[in-house]
Amino acid sequence: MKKVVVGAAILDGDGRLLAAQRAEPPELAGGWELPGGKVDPGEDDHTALVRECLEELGVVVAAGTQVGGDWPLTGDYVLRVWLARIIEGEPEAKEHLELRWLTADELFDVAWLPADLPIVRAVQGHLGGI
Ligand code: DCM
Repeated sequence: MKKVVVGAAILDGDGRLLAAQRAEPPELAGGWELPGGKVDPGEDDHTALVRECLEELGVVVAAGTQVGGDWPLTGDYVLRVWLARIIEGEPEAKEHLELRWLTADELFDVAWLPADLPIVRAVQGHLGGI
């Protein structure tokens, strides 16, 4: 079975996307990603997405449309991403170095992780809403 990492392309309804700067591991630290993480054994993707956003950002999200399908990651992992909105809480960097809300003009001002870059390009057309 495929090993799955889920990610949230969190939009603020004002045309901005939430980017999160990784703190670890050393080879990824400083790079920017869509928040998310590994799906636990027996867990479904949606539950993992909500759990990871709560753990990493302290917010409850509602997931909308999936962005593409299985995006390649290193090893046996694939990354699945959904557009999402915050329905409770204000995002805080609980596990990341920093968070940024990026406008359409700023979307590529951060050093996205290689796996995330094509996904952010795919999200570009959806900044208006989900
Ligand atoms: N990952 C990624 N982009 C994301 C989320 C995760 O490239 N938006 C990668 C980084 C790790 C792996 O997936 O190698 C597992 O992520 P985590 O350590 O956050 O569970």
